[in-house]
Amino acid sequence: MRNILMLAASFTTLAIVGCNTDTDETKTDPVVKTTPEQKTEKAPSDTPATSQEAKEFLEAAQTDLAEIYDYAGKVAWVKANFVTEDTNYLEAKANEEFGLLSTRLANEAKRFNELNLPEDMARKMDIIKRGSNFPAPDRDGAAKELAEIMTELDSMYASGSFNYISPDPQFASFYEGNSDGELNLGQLSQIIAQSRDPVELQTVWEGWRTVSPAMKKKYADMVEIVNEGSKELGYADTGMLWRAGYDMEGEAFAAEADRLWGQVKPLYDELHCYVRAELNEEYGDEVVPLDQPIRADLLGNMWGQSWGNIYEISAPEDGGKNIDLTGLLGEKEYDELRMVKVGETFFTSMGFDPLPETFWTRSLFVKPADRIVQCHASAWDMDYDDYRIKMCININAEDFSTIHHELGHNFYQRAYRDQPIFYRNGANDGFHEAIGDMIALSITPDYLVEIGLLDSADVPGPDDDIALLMRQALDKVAFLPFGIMIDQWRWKVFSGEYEPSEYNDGWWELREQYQGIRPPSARPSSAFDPGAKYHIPGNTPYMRYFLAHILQFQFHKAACDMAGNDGPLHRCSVYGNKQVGDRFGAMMEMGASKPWPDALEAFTGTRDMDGSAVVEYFAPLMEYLEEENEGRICGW
Ligand code: X8Z
Ligand code: ZN
Repeated sequence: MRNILMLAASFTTLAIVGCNTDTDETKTDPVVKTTPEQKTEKAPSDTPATSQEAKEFLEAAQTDLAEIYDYAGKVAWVKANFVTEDTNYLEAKANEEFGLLSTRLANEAKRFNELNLPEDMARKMDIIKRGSNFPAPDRDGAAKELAEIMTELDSMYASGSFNYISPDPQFASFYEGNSDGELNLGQLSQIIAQSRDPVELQTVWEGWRTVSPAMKKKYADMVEIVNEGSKELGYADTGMLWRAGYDMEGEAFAAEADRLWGQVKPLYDELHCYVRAELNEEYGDEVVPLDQPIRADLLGNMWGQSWGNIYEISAPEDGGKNIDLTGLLGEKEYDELRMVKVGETFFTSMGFDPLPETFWTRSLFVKPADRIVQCHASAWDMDYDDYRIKMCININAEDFSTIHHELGHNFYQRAYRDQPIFYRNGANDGFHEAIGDMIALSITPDYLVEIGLLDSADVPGPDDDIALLMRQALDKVAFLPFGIMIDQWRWKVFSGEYEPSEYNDGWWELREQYQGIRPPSARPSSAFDPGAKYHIPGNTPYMRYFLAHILQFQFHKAACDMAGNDGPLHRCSVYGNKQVGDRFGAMMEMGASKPWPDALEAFTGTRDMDGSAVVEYFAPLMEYLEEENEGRICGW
């Protein structure tokens, strides 16, 4: 996924976002094969540019980009599905070509700086001039070196493993046909999710982080190269380049992210205080001292980014019963394909067309036993109406939700497929990450009854609201500080505030500051813990997920208002609502053709991202947490 992801990631706005991929185009903007003279080329810099030339430049750029997206996208797909030296080689080569093209176009576009272009052309020029998120400098060998490093980092992550033999019989299946005990990330993550032995948790947590020290030097080299490329594009560093991708000044965007975090932080602080106290009851004062940040290995997730797996430790004692969706999927004998089909049905119930047949024949849903694949879930936009997901699905609640997330990318890609290539992207990258998550917020108990997963007699009643909200908050609220801190770290790396020797300490400084968590023991000086989180070696910007965790609630509230919902937001499902589907689809069809506030307004009626829907959704839980935390000393 790196590639396309990286493609995606790298093409900034051009290609796509995070876990979806790049695009190309064939039908409505037929790709007319260019003759060599038509190709975008450097024009003599002393010739005054004309609007006609600008128009021709954009047309040629569109053709060149479509061609490389098509080719590099397919190479990236093969590599992500089959990680070997050979596919690494091919991917690096394709991405080098992309890097060269992107840099050339960005430089050539400067020629039209002085022209007063119509708004639409100016927007396209701006997109081209931002180059990619990982821009190659315009000097011999740089694009090649950059592409090789990026491919290698991604593959190092994909093939990471740790040797560990768990004495716990619940993990016995990991060792069937694997007597050496080499565990992959999926298996290690399962131990982190299910084990309640702090020694085992620490071993596995530290074990996964042995994959990343070898990435550090390469990562530092990459930072230097992309910073050089960003400077050439006119940005002080790569962080500035990324922040410039939000239809506002980079500094204003950083302030905007802080403002949104400020809206939801009080909720996180209460959740943190409550969860720490519950963990203290489970593990005692020595493992969970009440005045310290929480040990990161105890939170049920390899990165401590969402805490739903420790629900039973944090379950409110008198807060009612929750739904065990993982158990229900098992009872009803769901398999991977059925989970995806049910996800698709949610979208079609709202009026979206079913996915094309090729989605089902080309996607990857099950981790292959015999080769290395990049298992981090992703959604791909390969060709006109060729969408795929690549995901090593486990039959559980978390992956049921992630399937909706990925399908959200695919339905968005399909909705904007008729836009010019520059606009085949999210209104901003947070929108792309929020579409499927917004749909997944409609997976309510009543919805589960409707699709036959839950018996109507087992629907939790109003007395169970706190339990339902707690389960949701452990994932969604716990995520917020993680979502914002990752790129705070990267921004500081790109700006030089964190030198390579400070990478790891800086990481933990921010983990503590934002999340109030700490490593289980002092980290060795060789550690490169950021590299143990996919999006760092996978080179996917992360602020998008923070924004998505705000936007999805904003979308959900707008959708529920549209549907005439008068109950609490967490009980509202827009399953089957075609009116909401139409309005949502209209926003999605816009792609990146207009500044994101226009797209937001089209669906929600407001032009600002706003955390107040998160606050409203969790208001009853907030009240509960404040009561529970009374008399406790919160903070760290
Ligand atoms: O990377 C993803 C998606 C693919 S875009 C599975 N997510 C982030 C993560 O896993 O860290 C979704 C939520 C946050
Ligand atoms: Zn995503």
